Amino acid sequence: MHIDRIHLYHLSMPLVSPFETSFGLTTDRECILVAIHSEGLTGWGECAMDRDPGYSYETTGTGWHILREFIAPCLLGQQVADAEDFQARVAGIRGHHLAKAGVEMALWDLLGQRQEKSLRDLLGGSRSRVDVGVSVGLQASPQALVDKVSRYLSDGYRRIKIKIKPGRDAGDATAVRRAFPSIRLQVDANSAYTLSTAEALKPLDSLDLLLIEQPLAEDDLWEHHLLQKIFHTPICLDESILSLRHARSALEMQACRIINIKPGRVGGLSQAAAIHDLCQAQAVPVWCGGMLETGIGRASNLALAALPGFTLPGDISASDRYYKEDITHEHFHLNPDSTIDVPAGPGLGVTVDPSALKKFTLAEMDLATQ
Ligand code: OSB
Ligand code: MG
Repeated sequence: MHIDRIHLYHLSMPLVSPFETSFGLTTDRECILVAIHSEGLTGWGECAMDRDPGYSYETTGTGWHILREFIAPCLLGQQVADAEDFQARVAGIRGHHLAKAGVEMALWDLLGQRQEKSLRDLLGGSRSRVDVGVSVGLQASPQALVDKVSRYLSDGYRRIKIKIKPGRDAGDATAVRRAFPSIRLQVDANSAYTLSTAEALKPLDSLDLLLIEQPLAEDDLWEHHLLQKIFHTPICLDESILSLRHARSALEMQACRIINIKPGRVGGLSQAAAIHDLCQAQAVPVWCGGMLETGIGRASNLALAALPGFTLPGDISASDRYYKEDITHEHFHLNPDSTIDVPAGPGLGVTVDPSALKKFTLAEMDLATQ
């Protein structure tokens, strides 16, 4: 594929309600969209970084810099074959996985459009709908949390994840478990604990949770191993798994029993699929995480979650759980069985609404060969 032009869009989109985690509060979610123009087609990708370096060191600021100065020059005016070729070209750029993943997504969209195949088919998935749940942010009180969870359950979500942090852990989780004794429930700490403060999580071990996500520091697999040894509940890693190598090490040292796969965090769909394959071969369950994506990133997550090893419900909710107005014409709806349909059209299977895009664009830039 000849890469003619790359266009970047820095977006800010208001969330339907603020999303609070142990690392901060988001009311308007930022990201960078990448449009790659090639031989008359346009491929779209989403770089899922936010404004602040709370979840990841990457921000929309670092993304803009890395995309413009380092990633785009590896592609512009050149022939790029596929994701593998792309990864080889950007191998010299250390880190910046969220930025790389957005560009890889746009290349997959182009490949799919050229071959008239959906991203799901290109990746080798077979499901036409995937099991999903909802990730619920920290609320003002345990009762407010129970009310919020109750609303999502009546919307049809059959798996609930709640965010926790020190001081808002056992109390919140116990309140939700008491109110809903048999729902599929899990918690996410976004690395807010240390091995000693994780003592506060002990009561969660008897709440029949599906998993405890990323309790400890993102750069410490070994401490997760030590914690997993004293918990019956499976530990699931999110922030700690930035590559296939991390996934292999984490499984080998029993730092977790489940992995949350986010294509952004691991540097692209190709890397996400490789981690899926590794886990599937070892019968380790995986699920698709979310980053409050727009319709572009959501379409990509749904295609990935159609792979057979994604045996747990993903953090992929309906469009209206995040945004009143999205930038794709297509909106994703929750089916009554707590699934969402995987797009079937070529590539990502979604199209961008130019007027919505314009409304949420803070800055844009066109990159072409000089
Ligand atoms: O830790 O899984 C996380 C959102 C932004 C950054 C990190 C996380 C999340 C979520 C929301 O939990 C998942 C979603 O997109 O619904
Ligand atoms: Mg997480």
